[in-house]
Amino acid sequence: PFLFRLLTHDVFVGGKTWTTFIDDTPDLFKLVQSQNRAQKLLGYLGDLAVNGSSIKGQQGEPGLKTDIHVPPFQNREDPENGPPLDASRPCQVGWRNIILQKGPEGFAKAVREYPGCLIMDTTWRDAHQSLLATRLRTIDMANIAKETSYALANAYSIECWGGATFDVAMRFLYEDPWERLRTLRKLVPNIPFQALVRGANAVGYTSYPDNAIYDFSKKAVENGLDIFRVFDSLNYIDNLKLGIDAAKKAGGVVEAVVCYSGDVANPKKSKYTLQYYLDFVDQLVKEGIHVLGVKDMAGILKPEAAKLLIGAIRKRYPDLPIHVHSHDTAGIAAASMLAAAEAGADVVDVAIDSMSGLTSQPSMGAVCMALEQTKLGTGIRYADIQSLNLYWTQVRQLYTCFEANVRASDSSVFDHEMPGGQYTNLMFQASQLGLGTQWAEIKKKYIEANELCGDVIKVTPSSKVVGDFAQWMTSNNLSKQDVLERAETLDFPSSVVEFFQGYLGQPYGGFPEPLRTKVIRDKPRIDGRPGATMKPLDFKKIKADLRAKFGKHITDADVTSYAMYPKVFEEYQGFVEKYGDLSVVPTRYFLGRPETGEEMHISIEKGKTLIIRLLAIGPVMEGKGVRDVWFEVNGEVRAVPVDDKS
Ligand code: 3PY
Ligand code: ZN
Repeated sequence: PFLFRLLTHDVFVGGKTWTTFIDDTPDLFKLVQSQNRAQKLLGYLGDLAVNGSSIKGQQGEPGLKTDIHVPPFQNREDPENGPPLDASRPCQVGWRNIILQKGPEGFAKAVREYPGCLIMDTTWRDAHQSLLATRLRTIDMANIAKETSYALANAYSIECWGGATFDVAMRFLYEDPWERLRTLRKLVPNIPFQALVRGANAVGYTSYPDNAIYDFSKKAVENGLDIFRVFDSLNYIDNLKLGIDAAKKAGGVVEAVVCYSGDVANPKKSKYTLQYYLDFVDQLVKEGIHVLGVKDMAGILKPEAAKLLIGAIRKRYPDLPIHVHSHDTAGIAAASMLAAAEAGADVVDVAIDSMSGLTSQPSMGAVCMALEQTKLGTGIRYADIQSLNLYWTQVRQLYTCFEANVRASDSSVFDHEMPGGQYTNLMFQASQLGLGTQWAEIKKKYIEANELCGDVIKVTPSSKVVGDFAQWMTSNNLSKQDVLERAETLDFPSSVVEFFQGYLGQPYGGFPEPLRTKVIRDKPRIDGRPGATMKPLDFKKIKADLRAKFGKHITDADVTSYAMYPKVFEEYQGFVEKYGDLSVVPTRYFLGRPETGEEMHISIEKGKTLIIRLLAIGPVMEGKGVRDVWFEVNGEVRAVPVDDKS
């Protein structure tokens, strides 16, 4: 039909040249583009039909093969209780307006003055990072975003960005993380958006030159981010100072974080004491932060410890908003959040019920309803939580193919202190390496590896160092004693060597010697902030190079993606060139093999929905290893050649 339209187009028939005709006739160009897009999409669906999903980490098919229903939300009879729900447009009332009108300081003041306890919903970031290997796709958040803007209108924030999502979006989901932020922003203009940023490591696993951190933070705000939860994986203040300054210069709300390790209520745990935390908070406060985050990434902050720690910080800093984060790995997080709220925390973290518990955050319904019975109500309605939860119950089913095999609580986390996101990840990797039966052994080695590192704070990327160390000790059958005795001759994992070199920063209490020297041998050693000695990036040059390689569509945000993950970005671009933007494809068709005859509705752009049916998979063509896959697209039959990888 394209050729037919072209040939019969009256201008063309009138004798215009090919090139000017194409240039002057944008309608036709659009048609070419959307036909190209459709053809690329068929390439992806054809590959899925022949070879099954190639998304890394996926085991089997999605657990749901039907449409997902957005449940009805209760009407607001009493306008006093919140804005009436009109799902045709996003809610306009919420805490973000205070940031926009009064700036980060005004926001911090209002949060502190709020009589109840607010929540942050982690469903769009940490919950799926901890339960589903970070594989949640934009489309599944976007499809409930408008309703969420009403249901969570009184939330302090939605955590929807940062952490591992930036990397995974590009590397495994072939999505643009910036586009995710922009898409969700449009649908939720009223609730602050929060990201987890790893200080001088931004959203990566390594140190970057300073200008990369400033650039990243600026772009994040420009694309819709409000609150930066800035941490450093060693609580190393010099790294943090950079992240804090970058977030502040970008105009964001700075929620600087103290990462929690040990047990302040246990006198036997003598490294990370209450005094350690108070001194650390003093250093953060000196940097002019807006909010203090207490980040219990492993879920080891027990209620009594929460009471002690939050109580002591509250007493020292009556005006400083405190936001507490935990994981439910041991099964204690809801109790700890209630204790934290009672001791003076202004915000606690929860995830929607069906995405909560285990290595994720505690359940929104449980925490909100428990607080409701005290003077610390969250302003989130029970009925809304139920409706949101009905949606997320379905979505969780869709992603069963990424579920780790974690079925129950595990209080051994009090010993090994693995962060929630890493627990499931390491468990999965252990099974991939054939060490699945030795999961208990890995946990034991993780404790020993941590001791060898000097009992460090463990959170990305320092947790990766300890995890790599533990896996390596397990597969080489080495005890802590073996490592100490043979350190000069052992071939350590590169992340461990780099940690000892000082590439992540300086751990509290310093590096253990003589192990450090034995591990790094004659390699360089960094005794200050790693980024301080790195050469600034030349963004103009990167942009020019990327445009030369991939074309004019490369944006400044793409340059930032490249700065964070050069190789991942290039592979992602290559994938998009081949298959187009697949973020629009509903998850069950993105991950699951299409059935013959099944009708797929895929909206490739506003107002343009393709109705696609898989008709048949042809035989392998002799000598080529290729099959033709036949589809019907909006009533028209098309074939795509697909490599049969079997
Ligand atoms: C991350 O850095 O991604 C984390 O979630 C740390 O808890
Ligand atoms: Zn977390």
